[in-house]
Amino acid sequence: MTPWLVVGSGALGSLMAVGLQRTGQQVQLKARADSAAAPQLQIHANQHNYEFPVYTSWPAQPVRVFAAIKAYQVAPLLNELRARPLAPGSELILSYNGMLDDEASLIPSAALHWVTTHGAFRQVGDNGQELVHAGQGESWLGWANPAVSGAAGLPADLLRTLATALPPLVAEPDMVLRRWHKLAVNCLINPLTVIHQCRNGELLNLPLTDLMQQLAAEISQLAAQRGVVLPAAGIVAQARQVAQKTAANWSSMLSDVRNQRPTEIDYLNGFIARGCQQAGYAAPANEQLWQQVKKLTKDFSRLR
Ligand code: KPL
Repeated sequence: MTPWLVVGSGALGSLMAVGLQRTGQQVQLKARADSAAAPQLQIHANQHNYEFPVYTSWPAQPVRVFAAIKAYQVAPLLNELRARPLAPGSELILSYNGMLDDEASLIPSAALHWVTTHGAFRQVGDNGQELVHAGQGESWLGWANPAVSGAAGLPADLLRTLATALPPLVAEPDMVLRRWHKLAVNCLINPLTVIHQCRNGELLNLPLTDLMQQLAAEISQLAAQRGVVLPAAGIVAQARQVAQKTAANWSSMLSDVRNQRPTEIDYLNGFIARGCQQAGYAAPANEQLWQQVKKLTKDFSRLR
């Protein structure tokens, strides 16, 4: 059995690490090479303690890397792996919110993307770090590079293992479209939870319909310009559905803000505003949320 190496000990990485270990997989965690990480990490979830060995270096043997990281950690991770490639037979699964401007040149064509609408957060409880799976969502797995996705199916064992660890999971032939859907949902939910300091579900009780429609129209326009069909009405409906399903969750962006960590706003509404500007049209709603969250968090990168 090929062991798993989970990169990123945030809520979703922890959720997957727990799910994999619970279903009999061998799971290790990867900490940054320059970090003073303890050799073991305990995650408390569902009244159980799950213990994981923590490594700071990459293994020489084949591994299944599940990297649930922040968008700004993608380039550093991939640069590290370019300098120190994984052993042949390894797999690399990337999961992060938003999109990077230079993905085409950055993401290896053999990498996979995992997209999810599960909601989870971590809190300090009686047993130390507690993981709360606050919103049942669904996930999709597919090749990062559309040229590869047409050519080969997904490894069946990989799909089965991830689907068992955290169901439901769908094999996605069009990851570009799926990621645009997720980008759009995050653009509508995440910054608004920061501005209103609320759980995802509370957004549904606020008078945000006009703003959400405007955000969605701008996202839809940029998607169309990039050859992706994403109707604005569908974006709003999907964002509302995800907010409902993850009603009890604190969004990852609000958790970042509360923990004074940098947010992914540059890769969400910032990505849309920059893209629209480059294409020659304005995206005032996304621009406004981008600047508003940036202003709120302008000192956080220095605190990291
Ligand atoms: O992706 C999320 C996030 O918080 O980043 C959602 C699906 C909105 C769950 O909170």
